[in-house]
Amino acid sequence: MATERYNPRAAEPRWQKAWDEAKLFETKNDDPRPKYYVLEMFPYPSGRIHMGHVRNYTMGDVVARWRRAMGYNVLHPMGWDAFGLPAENAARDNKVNPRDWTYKNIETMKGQLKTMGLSLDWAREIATCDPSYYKHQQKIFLDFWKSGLVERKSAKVNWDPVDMTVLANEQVIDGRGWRSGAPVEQRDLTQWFFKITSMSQDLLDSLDTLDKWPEKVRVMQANWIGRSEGLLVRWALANPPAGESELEVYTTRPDTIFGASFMAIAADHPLAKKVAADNPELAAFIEDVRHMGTSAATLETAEKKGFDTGLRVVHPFDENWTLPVYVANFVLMDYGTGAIFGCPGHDQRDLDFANKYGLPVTPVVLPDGGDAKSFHITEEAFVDDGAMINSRFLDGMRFREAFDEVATRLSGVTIGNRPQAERKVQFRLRDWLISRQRYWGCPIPVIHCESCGAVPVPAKDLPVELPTDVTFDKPGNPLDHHPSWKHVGCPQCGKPARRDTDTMDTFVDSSWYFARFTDPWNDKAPTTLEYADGKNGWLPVRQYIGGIEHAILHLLYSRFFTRAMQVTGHLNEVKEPFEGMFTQGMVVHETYRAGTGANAYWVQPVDVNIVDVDGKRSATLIVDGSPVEIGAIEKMSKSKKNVVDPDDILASYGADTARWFMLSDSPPERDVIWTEAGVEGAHRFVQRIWRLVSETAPALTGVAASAASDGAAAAISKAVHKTVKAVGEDIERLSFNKAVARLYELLNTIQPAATALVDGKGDQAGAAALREAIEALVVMIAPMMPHLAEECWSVLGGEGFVANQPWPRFDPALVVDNDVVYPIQINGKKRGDLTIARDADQAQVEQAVMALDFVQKALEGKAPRKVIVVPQRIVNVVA
Ligand code: ANZ
Ligand code: ZN
Repeated sequence: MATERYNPRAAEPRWQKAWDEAKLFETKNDDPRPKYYVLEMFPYPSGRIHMGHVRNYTMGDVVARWRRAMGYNVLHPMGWDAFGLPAENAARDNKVNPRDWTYKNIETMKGQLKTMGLSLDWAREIATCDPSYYKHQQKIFLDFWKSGLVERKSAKVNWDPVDMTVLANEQVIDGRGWRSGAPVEQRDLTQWFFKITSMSQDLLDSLDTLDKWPEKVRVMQANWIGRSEGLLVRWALANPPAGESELEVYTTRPDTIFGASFMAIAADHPLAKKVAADNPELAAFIEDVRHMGTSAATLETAEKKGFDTGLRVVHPFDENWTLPVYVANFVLMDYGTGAIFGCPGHDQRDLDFANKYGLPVTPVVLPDGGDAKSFHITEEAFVDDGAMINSRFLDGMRFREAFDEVATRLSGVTIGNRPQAERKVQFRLRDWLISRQRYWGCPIPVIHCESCGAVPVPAKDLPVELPTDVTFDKPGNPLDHHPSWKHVGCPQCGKPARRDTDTMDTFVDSSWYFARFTDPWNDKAPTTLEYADGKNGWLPVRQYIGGIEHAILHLLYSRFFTRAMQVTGHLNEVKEPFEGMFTQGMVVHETYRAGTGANAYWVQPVDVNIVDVDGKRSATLIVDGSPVEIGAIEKMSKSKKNVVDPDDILASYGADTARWFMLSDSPPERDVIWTEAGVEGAHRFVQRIWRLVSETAPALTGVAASAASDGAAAAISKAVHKTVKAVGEDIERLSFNKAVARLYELLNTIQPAATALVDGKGDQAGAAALREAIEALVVMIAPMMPHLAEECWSVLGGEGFVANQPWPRFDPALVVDNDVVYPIQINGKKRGDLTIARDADQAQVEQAVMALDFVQKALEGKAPRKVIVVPQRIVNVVA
């Protein structure tokens, strides 16, 4: 019987509507079943979803649907990371209101996500730009402040003098503003900080508890926190300027102190400023360094430059040894003490610097097996472990011993009433600067009064709402320009005062949204403790899924917020927000180029026609047949035009095909190559399932599902039960591609029996086994291809939605393998295999081996000298 092809264009919207109407995915906080919270990183409403979103949200949806089938009360919400610079840029460039632009994008993208058939609880939707969200964020800010987790202090910013705005480090390109191209200046501004460094040690230590996070993410976080154990060493100045006597450095390598050849201080070091006061050349050099930008990356890659201050210090272990003090561009003021001793032999930056300025290079650590007399360092510093040389009383020691020796000796002497050295633990992590001089962000709820200082906005006055009537025609912060918004009375003394016109870094918005989802309806407080975490609460998120680009900042800030919200009583006890973390790979695609030489240009996949002749692929432009060069496979990007619009795929193949392909082709942590052929393959599978189920369904009417224990049907039952077990395990481990492969296999196993049954050649036991198999198949594909599964379920006469069906149970007796395969060796060489019942005894195995053709042939009729059976493992026949 021929059935109609499955038509996703008709079926998918029909099921989406049915789920919606049944409120199938709306989650109740008071549902007594065990809770499971799965979350994908919420999107920035840039305009349209891209393939990366499709992959990310498909994975999360499989987890959500599978956990529901496993009997959990699943929370799977969605929202919008809706504040940020692109909205402001759109406002400036296209004269649209940032709010309108954002909400329009949200509407479009929400529609797109809906066509993907995601099982999301839209009743909990939040947008961070909504006052009903940021009102609570302002409360959190004030509570953090009260608890000592917020600080106002001066910090350097990158200032664009033309755009009159502060730039993020990433917006400074080669020392110039990314939009204006003007040379960037360093300015001091008083700004708000979250004191994340107060939790450095705990944020580091707790990484050890995150055993469901990728190792690489934990390593990245640990490096970012950057704990090091070192020594503060105070060096006496030989020729101090007035009011100074010593230079304090931070070092993690005091063992190399006899290899020191110069001192280097940051351009902003007080000593540098002091000397520059009557040294215009130095002042000019310092000004130069300021223009470089503040990011560590810039400092790392920029050419090393220095300026000799003329000051000299005395070596702590030799009063006759003095060293020059340079101002150097690679020393940061806000790390350690902003001053170092340079040891060119064992630090590459110091070596580059020494070579440039002709400073001595003395090796003091000898590689194991090296020869002290002939060991020289010229271009490459030796940074590994070894034995001390040229180091007087340290000679022969290893790192640890030399470190301790220097620490002990120098802590015992005093300089200016203090010990000359002190042990010090240092973190690379800085406090989190959250002030942004921007419009489209959460207003900082503070009022500045000349008499009272910085005053919190009273809770009853929250939210401090963004004004809507702002203009973007002038450079600078629109909130600052607004004629009236900032002028208010002081909440304490009533005198005229002004609002803080800064808004919060958008990373603040995403640092607690996962907590808000647990009760987004609470308009009194950011969270409802009962539902947030603890005994009946949702947190931690059991599985969080997102891109590796957020592996550091977003995850670290969220971890800080979770701890801080506990301090302020917005959470009960949870410390780590994300129990399981998964970072998915990218979606990549071939690139195409038309034209030649200087006129070559990238073209989109949709504009290219590809032909494959005997495996040799060539491409032409669809419009005019001109040749196209097929280039490397790369991350989908607008610049290379190698993007496929999810809308096109959803419209032509349907959501299930897109979802299935996203899951099938490669392990989820790796990149997936999007190909037309791959999508077509996925679509054929959709049609095959539909054909099998819809053609077999009539023959299965009235048949009760049941496993077969013997006869031909037993093989099917066994295959099904094994697949049920394995697919569940695969999904639990997020090995979606393996689950997909098993489902392909199962379909192949079922197919012949189904065809036979339809042809009238089946029996009753076979039909019962087949019904069980097909029902299980349909329930198992449901997390991945939810619409097709519903369609199949209904043609089978199933009750309700397949989305509500429990995951099939497997019979443990059917999943054990009763056979064992022995490799058979003859005189130590493998000649073949024997498949035999697992519980066969030694004699039975031996007998079966002797009966094998290839064994008899090898023995040429003679009796073997010996047969060695290693139970369950191997058999060796000695001829
Ligand atoms: C002498 C030395 C000899 C160093 C040697 C290294 C190798 P971590 O591990 O990251 O903490 N340093 C200290 N403060 C600095 C600053 N403000 N800007 C630039 N560099 C700074 O690194 C600590 C090491 O980085 C310190 O140890 C110091 O150089 C440098 F063979 O001191 B070392
Ligand atoms: Zn006041």
